[in-house]
Amino acid sequence: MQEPKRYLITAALPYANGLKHIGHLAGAYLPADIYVRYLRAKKRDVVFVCGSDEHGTAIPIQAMKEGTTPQAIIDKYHEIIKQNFADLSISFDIYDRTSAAIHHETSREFFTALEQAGELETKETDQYFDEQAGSFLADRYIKGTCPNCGFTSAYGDQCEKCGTALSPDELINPVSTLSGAAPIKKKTTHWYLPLNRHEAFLRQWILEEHKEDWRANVLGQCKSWIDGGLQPRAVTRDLDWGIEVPLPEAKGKVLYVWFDAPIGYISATRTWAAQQQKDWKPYWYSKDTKLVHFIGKDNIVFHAIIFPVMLKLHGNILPDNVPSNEFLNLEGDKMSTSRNWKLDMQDYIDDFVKKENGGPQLVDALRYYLTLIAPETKDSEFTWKGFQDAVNSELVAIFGNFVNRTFVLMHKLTGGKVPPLHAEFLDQKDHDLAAAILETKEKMQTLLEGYKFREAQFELVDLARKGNRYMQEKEPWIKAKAGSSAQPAIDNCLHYCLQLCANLAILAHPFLPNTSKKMLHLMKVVDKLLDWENAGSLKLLSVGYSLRAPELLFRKIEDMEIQEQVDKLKNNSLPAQPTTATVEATTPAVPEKPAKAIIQFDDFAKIDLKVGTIRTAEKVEKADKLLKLSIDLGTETRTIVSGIALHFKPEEIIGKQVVVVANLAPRKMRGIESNGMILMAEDQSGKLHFVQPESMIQEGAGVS
Ligand code: B3M
Ligand code: ZN
Repeated sequence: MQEPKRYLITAALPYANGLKHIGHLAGAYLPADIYVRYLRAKKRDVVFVCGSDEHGTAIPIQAMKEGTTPQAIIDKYHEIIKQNFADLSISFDIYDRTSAAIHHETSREFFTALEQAGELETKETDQYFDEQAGSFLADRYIKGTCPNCGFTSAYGDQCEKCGTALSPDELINPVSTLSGAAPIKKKTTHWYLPLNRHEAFLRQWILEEHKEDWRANVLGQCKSWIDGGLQPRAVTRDLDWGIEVPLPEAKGKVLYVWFDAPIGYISATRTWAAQQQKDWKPYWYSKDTKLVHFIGKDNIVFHAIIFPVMLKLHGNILPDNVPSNEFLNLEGDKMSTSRNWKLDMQDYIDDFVKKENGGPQLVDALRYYLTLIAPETKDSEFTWKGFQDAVNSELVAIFGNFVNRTFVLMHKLTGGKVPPLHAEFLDQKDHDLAAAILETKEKMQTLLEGYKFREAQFELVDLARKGNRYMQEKEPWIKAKAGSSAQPAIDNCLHYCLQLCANLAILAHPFLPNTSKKMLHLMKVVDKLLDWENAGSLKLLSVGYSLRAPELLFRKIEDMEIQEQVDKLKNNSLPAQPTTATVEATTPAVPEKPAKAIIQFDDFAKIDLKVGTIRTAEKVEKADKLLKLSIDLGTETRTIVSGIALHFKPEEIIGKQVVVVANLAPRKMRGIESNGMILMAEDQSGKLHFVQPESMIQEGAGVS
C-alpha cells in the first residue's frame, strides 16, 4: 500500500459483562495503543476507536447472575472498563457503546443494504423453544448432558468441562435455563450471510494478497476455515436483547451480536467525527485509508473473514491487517474467569497504580512487562517473578539508571546545564553512539510498522544499555579527577548522554508514555519534542540550557509485593471441579476456631445479606453432603447448593426462612451453579441451626 492518507485503528470491543483482565489488555489494547501513539508521533491522520459490545447473550446471562437487568449490567461495566483503560494510558480517541442510538441506526442501515441487494438468504429451521418462558432459546440458554464426557451441565454451544463445541441438538436431556422446563422444537426463520458465495474472493484476498504481511496465526486460522468449507452464517437471532431486525416480518428478532458489534467500529467513527466536526466517510470508504483491527485470538474469523465480506458487500474498504495475539497464561495456567485465575485490570490498578508508591510509573511498568512477553507468535506467560525481574533489572537497572546517572553527573560535572560539544575531541565511541541512535530509530520504525512490538521495545532498552556502556567506558567521574584539561571530554560525554536521553524519551513514548512525559519534565521541554522525526538528532537539547535535578523514573518491585499477589491469586482461585469436601455454601462458625482478623465496616457493608424462604430442596446425586435448594428472595428465586445434607432431610426444611449471602460470586458444585450461600450456626455438639428472623417476614428483607 502507498503511504496512506489516514489511519483507522480499532481494538476489539469488549463485552460489557464483567471486568477485563490483563490477557485482554495484552492481546489487543496495548499493542493497538503502541501503534497509534507511534502513528500520532509520525504526525499521521489517525483515529483510534473502541467501545463496549453491549449485545449478545453474554449480557442477559450476566444480568441473571447478578440478579439485575441487562441495562444495569452494561451501564455498570461500560463505565468500569472505560475507566480501567484510561487508568492504564490506553489513548482511545473514542470509547463508544453499541447501545448508542447511532449504532442501532448504522447497523440497521447496514443490514437493510445487504438485504435489499439480495446478499442475504433466509432459511427456516427447527429451534428449541421454551413454552413456559414463551421464547426461543439461544444456545447458551440450554443446558444438558454432554455427549462427549457426560457432564450434566453442558451448554448448548459448548461443554465447559471437556471444552467440546456443541450444538443444542447434541445435548442429552436438554433443559431451558430460563424455566427449567424441557424445551420443544419450533420453526423459525433467520437471515443468513452466505459466506460460501465469497470463497474465491477470500482465498485471493487473504491467502494470496496478504500472505506476506499478515501474521502466521491469522493466516493459519483463515486457511483452515476456508478449506473446511464456508457455510452460510445466521446473522439474526430470536432474542429479546439486541438490535431489532429492520423488517416487518422479523418481529421479535434481533441482529446477531457478531453482526452488529464490528459495525460498532463504524458507529464509533461517526460519533467521533461528529464531535470533531469532521467527515467520517473517508475513513470507511476511501481507498487511501489504512484500516487495522487489533484483536485477540478468538476473534480472528470474525475480523478476517466475516466482517470483511460484510464490508465488501456494503462498499466499504477492507482491513489492511488484523494483528492478533495468542493467549497470555498466568502463573503456569490458562487465565480463566470461571476459576478466577486471572489478574483484572482493576486489581492491578487498585494494588499498584492507586497506591501511594504507585502512580503512572507503575502503569508503564505493566505496559513494559506485557509488551516484553507479548504473545505475538505463541502463547506466553505472565508471572509475578517475571514482572519483578523485568521492572527491576531492565526498567530500573538499565533505562532508569542511564537517565538518572546522566542527570546526576550533569549536575555534578557540568553545572546542571547542557555542556557544549568540542568537535575536535570527539572519538570513535562518540560516533558509534550517534550511529546507534539513528540505527535504533530506523529499526524500531520498521518493527513498529510490521506490528512487532516486542522486538521494537527490545531495541529501545538495548539503546539505553548502549548508553550505560558508553558512559561506563568514558568514565567522566574518573576524568573529573584530572582537572580542567579533561573538561572537553567530560562535556562531550554528557552532551551525548543528554541527547540520548532526549532520544529515549521520543522512542519510549509509544510504550512508556508516562515515563516519556516525566523525562520531558526533567529536560524542561515541551511535548513537541516527541515528534518521531526528531529521533536520531543530536541537537535536541540546546547547549547551556539548564535542566532539572534528577528524579528516579522507576521504583523497584519488592519481593513482598509479588508474594502478596501470588498468594492472592492462589487463595481467591476456585477449583475447576469442586469436591464435596470443599463445600463453601455454608460456613458454620466453629467455636474452637481462632477469631478472624478485624475488618472495617466497609468490608462488612460489601456483603449483601437477605432473608429468603426455602421453596424446594433435593439431594445432589453422588454428593452425600449436598442439598440443592431453591430460595425465594422476593424478586427472584436462587439456586443455592448447601453442604447441610447430613443434618437435614430435604422435606423438613421446605418453607424455612434463612439468611442468604446474596452477592457471593457464583460457583459450580457437582455441575450445579450455586448462587449464594445460607448462614448456619453450629453448636457445641456440631449440630447445625438455621440463622433466621424471629418470625416469618417478607422475602428479600435486608439484614444488617
Ligand atoms: N465482544 C468478543 C470479545 O470481547 C467481542 C469482540 C467484538 S469486536 C467487534 O472477545
Ligand atoms: Zn463434555
